[in-house]
Amino acid sequence: MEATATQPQRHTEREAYYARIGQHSMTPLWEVLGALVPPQPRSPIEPALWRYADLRQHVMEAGRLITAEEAERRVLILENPALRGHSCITQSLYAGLQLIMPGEVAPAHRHTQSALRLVLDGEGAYTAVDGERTTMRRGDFIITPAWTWHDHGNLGNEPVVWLDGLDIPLVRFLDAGFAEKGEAEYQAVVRPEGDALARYGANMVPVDFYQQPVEPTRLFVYPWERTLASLKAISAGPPDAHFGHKQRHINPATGRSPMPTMAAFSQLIPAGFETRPYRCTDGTVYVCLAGSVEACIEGVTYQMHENDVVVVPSWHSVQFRAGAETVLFSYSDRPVQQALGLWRELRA
Ligand code: 1HN
Repeated sequence: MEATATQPQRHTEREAYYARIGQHSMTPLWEVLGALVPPQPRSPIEPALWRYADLRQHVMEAGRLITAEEAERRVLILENPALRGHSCITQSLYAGLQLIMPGEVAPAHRHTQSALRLVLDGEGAYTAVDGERTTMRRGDFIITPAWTWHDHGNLGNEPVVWLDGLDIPLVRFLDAGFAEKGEAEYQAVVRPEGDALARYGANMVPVDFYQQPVEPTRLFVYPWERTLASLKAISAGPPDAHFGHKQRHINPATGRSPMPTMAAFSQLIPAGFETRPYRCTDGTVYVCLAGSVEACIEGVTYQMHENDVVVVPSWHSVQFRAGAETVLFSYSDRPVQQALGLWRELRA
């Protein structure tokens, strides 16, 4: 009886106490402990699908509303529906669709945020990274490591669209963002196209080149042609139950991820194949580059076609069911989690 009599009184007493300590910018841990230390990840991120067929017209409309020069980067951010206004697709990652029109230049700049690009639509654009240009072809995976100069241009006669993936929310969280504009619109070309690929991407490196583990790869383009050839070749063998045929893009000089903050993967799922349920702690952005596939996330199915984007939040179960033979590109913050000893996966 005493307990029931004192409960409301105790509640009032505590509230008054919280108010008093609140004056000193203090708050009781016991009210928030469960949320701070959950038994398993509880992400505020929601699974979501962006259908390129629906987005394309909106992206093209931006081409009429603003120039690349005026915008600096003409990008529509893919915001997680549960975190609108935060410029992020997961808690640590950013995704956007960038458009460059014929004749335009996206001026040179550099920043501490790392970027990756996945070319989706159109031909004739290039991106330059620290003095070397690479022609952007559909499916090419291109990186712009932290603090490298980069500019983009379109020398062709059609609009070009790619997906940008950056570690913006992570760098923002760490308050470690710096940026600088280049003196000229675009960088001087100091090496011929293909130089980095020849030096660092042919199972060889320059004789006196020994890279520190944290340094990003000097190789900055992973051509679609090569990725697809690898996947096709290995798909002659039996698929993995959880992934189909999945490869991790690496810095060939170290075997680590191309950049320290983001991992990137490419996978081929054979026609009709269904992957087993899988979950991991790195929330992941998937892009369908070829074929069509159903992504089943915690029981909800998202139908993906070419250039569609899906986000799978941390510790959400995902299964893929391919219609036609499918190629998926994906990226996540896995190397960060692994460096911190946090990364976990569960293969059901
Ligand atoms: C950036 O530098 C690019 O270089 C794209 O294309 C998107 C989003 C935020 C900050 C910098 C680019 C970006 C970005």
